[in-house]
Amino acid sequence: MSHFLKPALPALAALSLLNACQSNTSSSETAASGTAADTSATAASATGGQKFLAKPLIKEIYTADPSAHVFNGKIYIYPSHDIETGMPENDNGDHFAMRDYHILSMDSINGKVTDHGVALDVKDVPWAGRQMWAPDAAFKNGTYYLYFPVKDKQDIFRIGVATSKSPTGPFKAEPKPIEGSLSIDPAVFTDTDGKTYMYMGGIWGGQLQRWRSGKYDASDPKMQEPGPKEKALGPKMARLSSDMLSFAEPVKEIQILGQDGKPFLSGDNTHRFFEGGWMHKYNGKYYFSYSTGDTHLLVYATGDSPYGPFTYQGVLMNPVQGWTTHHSIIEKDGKWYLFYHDTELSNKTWLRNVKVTELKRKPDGGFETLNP
Ligand code: FUB
Repeated sequence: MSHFLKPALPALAALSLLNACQSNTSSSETAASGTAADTSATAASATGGQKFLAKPLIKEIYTADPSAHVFNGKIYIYPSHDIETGMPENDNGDHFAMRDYHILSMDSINGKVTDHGVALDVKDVPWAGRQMWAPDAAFKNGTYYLYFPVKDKQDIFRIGVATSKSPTGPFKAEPKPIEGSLSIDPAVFTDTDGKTYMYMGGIWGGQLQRWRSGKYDASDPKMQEPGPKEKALGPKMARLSSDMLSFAEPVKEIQILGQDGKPFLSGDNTHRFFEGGWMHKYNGKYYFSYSTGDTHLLVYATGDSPYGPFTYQGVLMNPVQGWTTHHSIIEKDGKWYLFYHDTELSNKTWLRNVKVTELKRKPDGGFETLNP
Protein backbone atom coordinates (compact mmCIF):
# COMPACT_ATOMS: atom_id res chain seq x y z
CA MET A 1 0.00 0.00 0.00
CA SER A 2 1.33 3.38 -0.97
CA HIS A 3 2.39 6.01 1.52
CA PHE A 4 0.63 8.79 -0.29
CA LEU A 5 -1.96 7.33 -2.65
CA LYS A 6 -4.71 6.84 -0.13
CA PRO A 7 -7.90 8.90 -0.40
CA ALA A 8 -7.61 12.39 1.04
CA LEU A 9 -10.44 11.95 3.54
CA PRO A 10 -9.60 9.03 5.84
CA ALA A 11 -10.16 11.41 8.70
CA LEU A 12 -13.90 11.63 8.43
CA ALA A 13 -14.39 7.88 8.36
CA ALA A 14 -11.98 7.41 11.23
CA LEU A 15 -13.63 10.14 13.22
CA SER A 16 -16.91 8.45 13.09
CA LEU A 17 -15.09 5.44 14.60
CA LEU A 18 -13.48 6.54 16.93
CA ASN A 19 12.77 28.98 27.60
CA ALA A 20 12.96 32.12 26.41
CA CYS A 21 14.63 30.21 23.65
CA GLN A 22 13.40 26.67 23.78
CA SER A 23 9.72 26.22 23.78
CA ASN A 24 9.24 22.53 24.31
CA THR A 25 10.14 22.38 27.98
CA SER A 26 7.57 23.35 30.57
CA SER A 27 7.58 26.88 31.98
CA SER A 28 8.40 25.57 35.40
CA GLU A 29 11.77 24.74 33.87
CA THR A 30 12.32 27.60 31.38
CA ALA A 31 11.04 31.15 31.28
CA ALA A 32 8.27 32.01 28.82
CA SER A 33 6.88 35.48 28.36
CA GLY A 34 4.48 37.37 26.13
CA THR A 35 0.92 38.56 26.08
CA ALA A 36 -1.94 36.46 27.38
CA ALA A 37 -3.44 34.16 24.78
CA ASP A 38 -7.16 34.22 24.02
CA THR A 39 -8.97 31.44 22.22
CA SER A 40 -10.04 32.86 18.89
CA ALA A 41 -7.23 31.19 16.95
CA THR A 42 -8.63 27.88 18.04
CA ALA A 43 -12.15 28.79 16.98
CA ALA A 44 -13.91 26.37 14.69
CA SER A 45 -13.71 26.91 10.96
CA ALA A 46 -16.23 25.74 8.37
CA THR A 47 -15.67 25.07 4.68
CA GLY A 48 -18.26 23.62 2.34
CA GLY A 49 -20.44 22.54 5.23
CA GLN A 50 -17.58 20.72 6.95
CA LYS A 51 -16.62 21.80 10.45
CA PHE A 52 -13.02 22.07 11.56
CA LEU A 53 -11.64 22.53 15.05
CA ALA A 54 -9.43 25.47 14.02
CA LYS A 55 -8.87 27.73 11.05
CA PRO A 56 -5.81 27.92 8.77
CA LEU A 57 -3.17 30.28 10.17
CA ILE A 58 -2.47 31.71 6.72
CA LYS A 59 -4.21 31.38 3.39
CA GLU A 60 -1.74 33.11 1.06
CA ILE A 61 0.58 30.10 0.78
CA TYR A 62 0.19 26.40 1.55
CA THR A 63 2.08 25.30 4.65
CA ALA A 64 2.48 21.98 6.48
CA ASP A 65 4.49 20.16 9.16
CA PRO A 66 4.57 23.10 11.59
CA SER A 67 7.45 23.03 14.07
CA ALA A 68 6.62 25.80 16.52
CA HIS A 69 8.95 27.41 19.05
CA VAL A 70 8.86 30.34 21.44
CA PHE A 71 11.99 32.41 21.01
CA ASN A 72 12.26 35.54 23.21
CA GLY A 73 8.55 35.39 24.01
CA LYS A 74 7.40 35.31 20.38
CA ILE A 75 6.00 32.32 18.48
CA TYR A 76 7.89 31.18 15.37
CA ILE A 77 6.58 28.44 13.10
CA TYR A 78 8.97 26.50 10.87
CA PRO A 79 6.73 24.72 8.33
CA SER A 80 7.11 23.00 4.99
CA HIS A 81 6.02 25.21 2.10
CA ASP A 82 3.70 23.13 -0.07
CA ILE A 83 3.47 23.95 -3.78
CA GLU A 84 1.69 22.59 -6.84
CA THR A 85 4.29 21.16 -9.22
CA GLY A 86 2.11 18.80 -11.21
CA MET A 87 4.21 15.81 -10.07
CA PRO A 88 2.01 12.71 -10.16
CA GLU A 89 1.22 11.06 -6.83
CA ASN A 90 3.34 7.99 -6.21
CA ASP A 91 4.67 5.70 -3.49
CA ASN A 92 7.73 7.86 -2.85
CA GLY A 93 5.73 11.02 -2.22
CA ASP A 94 7.26 12.71 -5.29
CA HIS A 95 4.27 15.07 -5.37
CA PHE A 96 5.57 16.64 -2.13
CA ALA A 97 8.11 18.55 -4.22
CA MET A 98 8.74 21.55 -2.01
CA ARG A 99 11.55 23.92 -2.95
CA ASP A 100 11.95 26.40 -0.11
CA TYR A 101 11.01 27.35 3.43
CA HIS A 102 9.03 30.32 4.69
CA ILE A 103 8.98 31.10 8.41
CA LEU A 104 5.85 32.40 10.11
CA SER A 105 5.64 34.37 13.33
CA MET A 106 2.98 35.62 15.72
CA ASP A 107 3.21 37.57 18.97
CA SER A 108 0.54 35.48 20.61
CA ILE A 109 -1.62 32.49 19.71
CA ASN A 110 -4.27 34.85 18.36
CA GLY A 111 -1.88 37.43 17.01
CA LYS A 112 -1.47 38.44 13.39
CA VAL A 113 0.52 35.83 11.46
CA THR A 114 3.48 37.19 9.50
CA ASP A 115 5.05 35.31 6.59
CA HIS A 116 8.71 36.35 6.51
CA GLY A 117 9.28 35.21 2.91
CA VAL A 118 11.88 32.77 1.63
CA ALA A 119 14.26 31.78 4.44
CA LEU A 120 16.12 29.06 2.53
CA ASP A 121 15.86 27.93 -1.10
CA VAL A 122 16.88 24.50 -2.34
CA LYS A 123 19.07 26.13 -4.99
CA ASP A 124 21.22 27.58 -2.18
CA VAL A 125 21.95 24.20 -0.60
CA PRO A 126 25.03 22.90 -2.44
CA TRP A 127 24.43 19.19 -1.82
CA ALA A 128 20.62 19.15 -2.25
CA GLY A 129 18.67 17.46 -4.99
CA ARG A 130 14.94 17.79 -4.38
CA GLN A 131 12.06 17.79 -1.89
CA MET A 132 12.48 20.07 1.11
CA TRP A 133 10.36 18.31 3.72
CA ALA A 134 9.46 19.02 7.35
CA PRO A 135 12.06 21.25 9.07
CA ASP A 136 12.72 22.24 12.68
CA ALA A 137 14.74 24.97 14.38
CA ALA A 138 16.77 25.68 17.51
CA PHE A 139 18.52 28.62 19.16
CA LYS A 140 21.84 28.48 20.96
CA ASN A 141 24.63 30.93 21.73
CA GLY A 142 23.12 33.77 19.71
CA THR A 143 22.55 31.71 16.54
CA TYR A 144 19.39 30.22 15.08
CA TYR A 145 19.68 26.81 13.43
CA LEU A 146 17.31 25.52 10.78
CA TYR A 147 17.38 21.73 10.38
CA PHE A 148 15.87 20.42 7.17
CA PRO A 149 15.48 17.08 5.36
CA VAL A 150 16.07 17.12 1.63
CA LYS A 151 17.08 14.43 -0.84
CA ASP A 152 20.70 14.67 -1.92
CA LYS A 153 21.77 14.34 -5.55
CA GLN A 154 21.60 10.51 -5.19
CA ASP A 155 17.95 10.84 -4.06
CA ILE A 156 18.74 9.87 -0.47
CA PHE A 157 17.14 11.93 2.30
CA ARG A 158 19.71 13.59 4.55
CA ILE A 159 19.34 16.28 7.18
CA GLY A 160 21.00 19.60 6.58
CA VAL A 161 21.55 22.57 8.84
CA ALA A 162 21.56 26.28 8.05
CA THR A 163 22.32 29.22 10.36
CA SER A 164 21.14 32.77 10.84
CA LYS A 165 21.36 35.54 13.41
CA SER A 166 17.60 36.02 13.01
CA PRO A 167 14.87 33.47 13.82
CA THR A 168 13.25 34.26 10.48
CA GLY A 169 16.39 33.99 8.38
CA PRO A 170 17.60 34.21 5.72
CA PHE A 171 19.55 31.07 6.62
CA LYS A 172 22.87 30.00 5.14
CA ALA A 173 23.25 26.26 4.61
CA GLU A 174 26.35 24.34 5.63
CA PRO A 175 28.16 22.87 2.61
CA LYS A 176 27.33 19.25 3.55
CA PRO A 177 24.49 17.42 5.31
CA ILE A 178 25.00 16.45 8.97
CA GLU A 179 27.28 13.43 8.96
CA GLY A 180 25.38 10.30 9.98
CA SER A 181 21.97 11.92 9.41
CA LEU A 182 19.30 9.98 7.59
CA SER A 183 15.65 9.93 6.64
CA ILE A 184 13.27 12.84 7.38
CA ASP A 185 11.45 14.93 9.97
CA PRO A 186 14.16 16.27 12.31
CA ALA A 187 12.80 17.39 15.69
CA VAL A 188 15.29 19.18 17.90
CA PHE A 189 14.86 19.30 21.67
CA THR A 190 17.00 21.14 24.21
CA ASP A 191 16.76 19.67 27.68
CA THR A 192 16.83 21.69 30.89
CA ASP A 193 20.52 20.77 31.32
CA GLY A 194 21.31 22.49 28.01
CA LYS A 195 21.96 19.28 26.03
CA THR A 196 20.30 19.22 22.61
CA TYR A 197 19.01 16.12 20.83
CA MET A 198 17.73 15.46 17.34
CA TYR A 199 14.99 12.89 16.71
CA MET A 200 14.48 11.86 13.09
CA GLY A 201 12.93 9.32 10.79
CA GLY A 202 9.93 8.36 8.77
CA ILE A 203 9.11 5.08 7.03
CA TRP A 204 7.93 4.48 3.43
CA GLY A 205 8.57 7.70 1.45
CA GLY A 206 10.76 8.87 4.34
CA GLN A 207 13.19 5.98 3.60
CA LEU A 208 13.83 4.87 7.21
CA GLN A 209 13.30 1.21 6.24
CA ARG A 210 16.08 1.52 3.69
CA TRP A 211 18.62 1.91 6.54
CA ARG A 212 17.85 -1.36 8.36
CA SER A 213 21.25 -2.86 7.64
CA GLY A 214 23.02 0.32 8.77
CA LYS A 215 23.71 1.27 5.16
CA TYR A 216 21.29 2.79 2.64
CA ASP A 217 19.63 0.07 0.55
CA ALA A 218 18.35 1.27 -2.80
CA SER A 219 16.48 -1.96 -3.67
CA ASP A 220 12.68 -2.34 -3.67
CA PRO A 221 11.45 -0.52 -0.51
CA LYS A 222 8.56 -2.96 -0.02
CA MET A 223 11.12 -5.70 0.67
CA GLN A 224 12.85 -3.63 3.35
CA GLU A 225 10.11 -3.17 5.94
CA PRO A 226 9.97 -5.68 8.79
CA GLY A 227 7.20 -8.26 8.41
CA PRO A 228 3.95 -7.58 10.30
CA LYS A 229 4.95 -9.88 13.19
CA GLU A 230 8.43 -8.40 13.48
CA LYS A 231 9.33 -5.50 15.76
CA ALA A 232 8.45 -2.15 14.19
CA LEU A 233 11.17 0.25 13.18
CA GLY A 234 11.77 2.97 15.76
CA PRO A 235 12.69 6.60 15.22
CA LYS A 236 16.38 7.50 15.36
CA MET A 237 18.11 10.04 17.57
CA ALA A 238 21.47 11.52 18.47
CA ARG A 239 22.76 14.25 20.76
CA LEU A 240 24.01 17.30 18.91
CA SER A 241 27.54 18.61 19.50
CA SER A 242 27.89 21.99 21.17
CA ASP A 243 28.43 23.54 17.70
CA MET A 244 24.89 22.36 16.81
CA LEU A 245 26.21 21.38 13.36
CA SER A 246 27.14 17.75 13.98
CA PHE A 247 26.20 14.72 16.04
CA ALA A 248 28.14 14.13 19.26
CA GLU A 249 27.44 10.39 19.22
CA PRO A 250 26.39 7.62 16.86
CA VAL A 251 22.74 7.69 15.75
CA LYS A 252 20.66 5.13 17.64
CA GLU A 253 17.11 3.78 17.48
CA ILE A 254 14.68 4.59 20.29
CA GLN A 255 12.21 2.06 21.66
CA ILE A 256 8.48 2.69 21.84
CA LEU A 257 6.72 0.14 24.03
CA GLY A 258 3.09 -0.75 24.58
CA GLN A 259 1.54 -0.60 28.05
CA ASP A 260 2.51 -4.30 28.33
CA GLY A 261 6.19 -3.30 28.11
CA LYS A 262 6.65 -4.98 24.73
CA PRO A 263 7.81 -3.14 21.58
CA PHE A 264 5.11 -2.55 18.97
CA LEU A 265 5.06 -4.88 15.99
CA SER A 266 5.37 -3.61 12.45
CA GLY A 267 1.82 -4.77 11.67
CA ASP A 268 0.35 -2.73 14.54
CA ASN A 269 -0.21 0.35 12.44
CA THR A 270 -2.45 2.17 14.93
CA HIS A 271 0.47 2.34 17.40
CA ARG A 272 3.82 1.96 15.67
CA PHE A 273 5.98 4.95 14.74
CA PHE A 274 5.59 6.16 11.17
CA GLU A 275 7.02 9.72 10.97
CA GLY A 276 6.81 13.25 12.40
CA GLY A 277 8.33 12.81 15.87
CA TRP A 278 8.30 15.62 18.45
CA MET A 279 9.76 15.81 21.96
CA HIS A 280 8.75 17.98 24.88
CA LYS A 281 9.27 17.81 28.63
CA TYR A 282 6.66 18.33 31.31
CA ASN A 283 7.13 17.94 35.06
CA GLY A 284 10.39 16.06 34.53
CA LYS A 285 8.87 13.53 32.11
CA TYR A 286 9.80 13.24 28.42
CA TYR A 287 6.88 13.15 25.97
CA PHE A 288 7.66 11.70 22.54
CA SER A 289 4.75 12.18 20.13
CA TYR A 290 4.48 11.04 16.51
CA SER A 291 2.28 10.18 13.55
CA THR A 292 1.08 6.63 12.89
CA GLY A 293 1.05 7.44 9.15
CA ASP A 294 -1.35 5.13 7.34
CA THR A 295 -3.77 5.19 10.29
CA HIS A 296 -3.44 9.00 10.45
CA LEU A 297 -3.25 9.38 14.24
CA LEU A 298 -1.10 11.66 16.36
CA VAL A 299 -0.12 9.68 19.45
CA TYR A 300 2.22 10.09 22.41
CA ALA A 301 4.46 8.02 24.64
CA THR A 302 6.37 8.98 27.79
CA GLY A 303 9.75 8.15 29.28
CA ASP A 304 12.22 9.09 31.99
CA SER A 305 15.11 9.98 29.71
CA PRO A 306 15.46 11.75 26.34
CA TYR A 307 16.80 8.40 25.07
CA GLY A 308 13.68 6.51 26.10
CA PRO A 309 12.37 3.90 26.20
CA PHE A 310 8.96 5.53 25.77
CA THR A 311 5.72 3.88 26.81
CA TYR A 312 2.63 4.50 24.70
CA GLN A 313 -0.01 6.59 26.47
CA GLY A 314 -2.73 7.49 23.96
CA VAL A 315 -4.04 9.51 21.03
CA LEU A 316 -3.38 13.26 20.87
CA MET A 317 -5.49 13.88 17.80
CA ASN A 318 -7.77 11.81 15.59
CA PRO A 319 -7.18 11.89 11.80
CA VAL A 320 -7.28 15.21 10.00
CA GLN A 321 -8.58 15.79 6.48
CA GLY A 322 -5.68 14.76 4.24
CA TRP A 323 -3.34 11.76 4.28
CA THR A 324 -0.47 13.15 6.31
CA THR A 325 -0.58 14.28 9.90
CA HIS A 326 2.33 16.11 11.53
CA HIS A 327 2.54 18.28 14.63
CA SER A 328 4.49 20.14 17.27
CA ILE A 329 3.70 21.07 20.87
CA ILE A 330 4.64 24.26 22.71
CA GLU A 331 3.80 25.98 25.96
CA LYS A 332 2.89 29.67 25.81
CA ASP A 333 1.73 31.69 28.81
CA GLY A 334 0.96 28.61 30.85
CA LYS A 335 -1.15 26.89 28.20
CA TRP A 336 -0.16 24.04 25.90
CA TYR A 337 -0.80 24.18 22.16
CA LEU A 338 -0.77 21.69 19.31
CA PHE A 339 0.31 22.95 15.89
CA TYR A 340 -0.81 20.64 13.10
CA HIS A 341 -2.01 20.70 9.50
CA ASP A 342 -4.91 19.55 7.37
CA THR A 343 -6.10 20.21 3.83
CA GLU A 344 -9.07 22.48 4.53
CA LEU A 345 -8.05 25.07 1.91
CA SER A 346 -7.33 22.74 -1.01
CA ASN A 347 -8.65 19.25 -0.19
CA LYS A 348 -5.47 18.04 -1.89
CA THR A 349 -3.20 15.95 0.26
CA TRP A 350 -0.03 17.72 -0.94
CA LEU A 351 -1.40 21.29 -0.47
CA ARG A 352 -1.83 21.67 3.26
CA ASN A 353 -2.47 24.49 5.74
CA VAL A 354 -1.11 24.83 9.29
CA LYS A 355 -3.37 25.33 12.30
CA VAL A 356 -3.12 25.60 16.08
CA THR A 357 -5.39 24.47 18.86
CA GLU A 358 -5.12 24.27 22.62
CA LEU A 359 -4.26 20.97 24.27
CA LYS A 360 -5.94 19.91 27.48
CA ARG A 361 -3.75 18.12 29.99
CA LYS A 362 -5.20 15.42 32.18
CA PRO A 363 -4.25 15.35 35.87
CA ASP A 364 -1.55 12.74 35.14
CA GLY A 365 0.11 15.07 32.57
CA GLY A 366 -1.32 13.23 29.57
CA PHE A 367 -3.64 14.73 26.97
CA GLU A 368 -7.30 14.54 26.14
CA THR A 369 -7.84 13.38 22.55
CA LEU A 370 -8.73 16.12 20.07
CA ASN A 371 -11.08 15.76 17.10
CA PRO A 372 -9.82 18.02 14.32
O1 FUB B 1 5.69 17.18 4.13
C1 FUB B 1 6.28 16.03 3.62
C2 FUB B 1 6.13 14.88 4.59
O2 FUB B 1 4.76 14.62 4.81
C3 FUB B 1 6.67 15.15 5.97
O3 FUB B 1 8.07 15.05 6.06
C4 FUB B 1 5.93 14.14 6.73
O4 FUB B 1 6.00 14.28 8.12
C5 FUB B 1 4.54 14.29 6.17
O5 FUB B 1 3.85 15.35 6.78
